[in-house]
Amino acid sequence: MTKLDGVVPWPSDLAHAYRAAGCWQGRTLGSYLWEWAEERGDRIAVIDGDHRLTYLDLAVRADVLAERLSALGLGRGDTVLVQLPNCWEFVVTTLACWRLGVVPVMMLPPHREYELTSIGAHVRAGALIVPGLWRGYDHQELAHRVRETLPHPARVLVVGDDVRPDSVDVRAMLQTDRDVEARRHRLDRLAPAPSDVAVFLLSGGTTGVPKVIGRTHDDYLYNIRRCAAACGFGHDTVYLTVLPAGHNFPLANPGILGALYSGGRAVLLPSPRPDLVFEAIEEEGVTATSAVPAVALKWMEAAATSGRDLSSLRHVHVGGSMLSQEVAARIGPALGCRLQQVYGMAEGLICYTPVDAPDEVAHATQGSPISPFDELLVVGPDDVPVPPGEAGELLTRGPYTPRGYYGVPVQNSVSFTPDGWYRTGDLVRITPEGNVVVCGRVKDQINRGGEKISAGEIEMLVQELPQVAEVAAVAMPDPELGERVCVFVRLRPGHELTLAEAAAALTARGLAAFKIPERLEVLDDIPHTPVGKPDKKALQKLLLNRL
Ligand code: OOB
Repeated sequence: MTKLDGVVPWPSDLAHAYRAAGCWQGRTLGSYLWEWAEERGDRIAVIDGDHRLTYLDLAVRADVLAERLSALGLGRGDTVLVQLPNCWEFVVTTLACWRLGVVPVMMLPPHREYELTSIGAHVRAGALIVPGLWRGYDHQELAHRVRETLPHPARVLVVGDDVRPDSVDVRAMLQTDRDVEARRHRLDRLAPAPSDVAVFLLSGGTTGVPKVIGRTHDDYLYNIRRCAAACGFGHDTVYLTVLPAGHNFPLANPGILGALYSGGRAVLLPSPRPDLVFEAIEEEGVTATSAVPAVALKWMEAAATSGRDLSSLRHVHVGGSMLSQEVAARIGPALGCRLQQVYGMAEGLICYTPVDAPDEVAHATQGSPISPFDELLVVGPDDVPVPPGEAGELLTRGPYTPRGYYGVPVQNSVSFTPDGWYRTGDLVRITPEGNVVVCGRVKDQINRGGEKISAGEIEMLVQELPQVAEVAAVAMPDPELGERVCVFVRLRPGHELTLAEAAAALTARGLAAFKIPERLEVLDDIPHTPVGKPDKKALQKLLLNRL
């Protein structure tokens, strides 16, 4: 695919082996749409409030939108930034892109100018698909501001009301459904190749460089199938989506796509608020849902007094950040279901505890890889494997873990070893039974309730402030979210800086709210390591003393 020439392919012998083994089946994500419509036509596929879409509706709507996107000049290998909340249009938009080989880039609703512009420029996005007003914020206006700064032409598509004349109204595009058969055949001819990139997922990252992960149709479908199998998804699955749908976890592990590929249904909620979640579980007969630990904690507190019937719920998938064994043991009893822990990453590798795991596995481990072809290597600081059972950094390769980020060869030489192992930056040990236990992290990142924040990105932006001579961002422990961002700064002589001023400056710079530092410590001197980098271990200690 010439338009996306920064994609790093798997070595051809391995690609061949993954095909021969049946991991990669040579299908595209969009190719299932009409198969489902024919098999399951009037069964419900997607529920969003009062909107209930059957599998047939899904196919018809996705095709209508695909044809309109094509008429706007978008096609195979073009990218579009998708910044939609959890809503049925998100699912239709994603499927429409896949019919054409257009690559959706999964942005999150809290992202602002900074993220949209840097990622939009990096992938040369041909369009931005945004809500109108969302949580009081005007995304249409944001998208136009971003569009003007992009170095290439891009369209703004809006899912919402009050669509400006210079935007494209997606809801109006979704109106007609005449001509279904002819349209279907026209679109079949535009289908991408199974080895094409299907979707760009955002990486948590550690540096200031924007990093996106190109997941191919072959690899993503394999990931979806294996996750669905690990979680026992089937026709009777009713999966509730509460985490932002653009994250790999609720999207495809097994998530929305796992539910659809299994013949079940996906219920979309725009928020993890316990009252809304419990109401949805009762009303829709939800059988599975997923949460980060911070969200699971809120549900546990609220469940006892919810007054709702949660008996349909069989499994809750919890992952994305550290979960203590003690909390893990309480989740199932509190929600009346089984806990499945998941350790995963947008870069690929997914581990799950089995549906019927004994408590000591489900509570104390993050499970084992979903594929027998996943390779795991635990190494010391010298990249030499540690003795079995000891903790070290996890390196991984496999049929759904791509060999590089898109278009950043220099960064790839740091994040991947020469023989293609992805450096997770996570400290793990592997039990004799083969289960992964996450023990910590060596990467320079802050995990705020499951949202990953690159320390390097925050430092780069804080360094731009005129008051700041030197900065280091570290994780501040937090009982609710696990971690929050704290920045240590050394100021230029004669300058002052408060947390509120720093936060206002970063907000004005267009940084997403969840990344804004929540504590600022001014030091006369920032301690350094022997190589002259800020000594984050010393800073972490200092912070703990001050808290
Ligand atoms: C998920 O994906 P990402 O890409 O947002 O973040 C990946 C990182 C991992 O490298 C690790 O540092 C952390 O999130 N993480 C966990 C964890 N699961 C992920 N840390 C401790 N315990 C866990 N169980 O977060 C993600 C993607 C798919 C499924 C689940 C989570």
